[in-house]
Amino acid sequence: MLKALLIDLLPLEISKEDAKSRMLEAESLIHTYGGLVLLKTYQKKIAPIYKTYLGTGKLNELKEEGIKLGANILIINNELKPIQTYNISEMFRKANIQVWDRIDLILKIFQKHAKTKEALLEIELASLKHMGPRIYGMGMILSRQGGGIGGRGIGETNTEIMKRHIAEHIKKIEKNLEKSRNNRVLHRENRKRKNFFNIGLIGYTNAGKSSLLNALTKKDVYIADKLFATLDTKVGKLFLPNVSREVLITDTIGFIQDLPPDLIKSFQSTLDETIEADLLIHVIDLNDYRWEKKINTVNEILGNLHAISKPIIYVFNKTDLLPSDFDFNPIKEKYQRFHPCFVSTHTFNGLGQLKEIIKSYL
Ligand SMILES: Nc1nc2c(ncn2[C@@H]2O[C@H](COP(=O)(O)OP(=O)(O)OP(=O)(O)O)[C@@H](O)[C@H]2O)c(=O)[nH]1
Ligand SMILES: [Mg+2]
Repeated sequence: MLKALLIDLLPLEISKEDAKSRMLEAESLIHTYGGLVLLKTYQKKIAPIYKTYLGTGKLNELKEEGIKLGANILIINNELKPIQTYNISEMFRKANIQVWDRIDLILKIFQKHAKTKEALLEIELASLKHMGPRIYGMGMILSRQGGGIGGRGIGETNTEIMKRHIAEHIKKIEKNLEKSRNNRVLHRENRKRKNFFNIGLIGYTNAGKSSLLNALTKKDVYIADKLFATLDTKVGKLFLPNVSREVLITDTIGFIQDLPPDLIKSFQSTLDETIEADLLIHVIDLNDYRWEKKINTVNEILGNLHAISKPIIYVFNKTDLLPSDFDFNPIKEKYQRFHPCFVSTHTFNGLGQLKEIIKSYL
């Protein structure tokens, strides 16, 4: 079990509210993994320090606290350079405290939740890409210790072997993934030929995408109050009265802020399935006060995936949790061109209207 020290490096100008919501999300990622947060803190800085990302004073303080509290991991809620994570790990090694950055944490959650072979391959690829350079970084240090001036250190040779080994392994995974991608393309073409109408569910993690798939198609997809409950692709059939065309809905992995584009690309074959749809449904958790920010994050990622030009419906979910006098009008107006629709997958409120909107696209 993770007993974590959590630290976030924040820009000087960040608002209190944003700082708090970043911390909340990091905590819920740690809970999702099954960890406990023993201490949370932040440091404000114009720019990270090159060698250790965070200030060494702060790091030493954290180490002392960590030893006192019995922590076994330090989680930094930012994306670090491999060498930075490595340097901090060295500082914390004697205290038996591991070091992960935000990406490590997300990848570990993915790994824990993934079920299909394809999802596992995608995660392995992403991990290698994220970890790989860190291993070279370690090799570089070994080589500096082992080798004399101008000489070839043991570390250097090791680095080269490791580099080659990892590169070969990456190639193998990519080849395997290519195969499943081709398979998917065949399936998709088959569906197109049969004139199926495909809808892709997208949205921030925990917005209720799988719940919506279940509510609309009576599928029995795993739902959980966790981040990244879904990591692979599930397809359900939507029955619409008086419609002869077959409508399929695809559910996949959710998005989260600060995901490096490279990592997203590792999930290309899972995501393609959704993004290649005729219509996208963007599911939004309206009960989360950060909903508007989350819409922007999702749109940014869609932009990275070149999927921003598809027809999109905005489905605002979890309306059962809103106060009874909640005013939907400003949202309706602002997002008019996305056919905003207000639903609850728990009470099924608004799902009839959503089906009508879907019908208008057929
Ligand atoms: N109150 C309420 N809770 C909801 C509603 N829809 C979903 N939830 C809850 O929100 C949580 C996340 O739901 P999921 O359907 O797993 O969300 P998801 O978008 O598929 O999440 P990931 O797969 O983790 O990205 C679960 O605890 C659901 O029970 C709703 O309409 N009302
Ligand atoms: Mg899900």
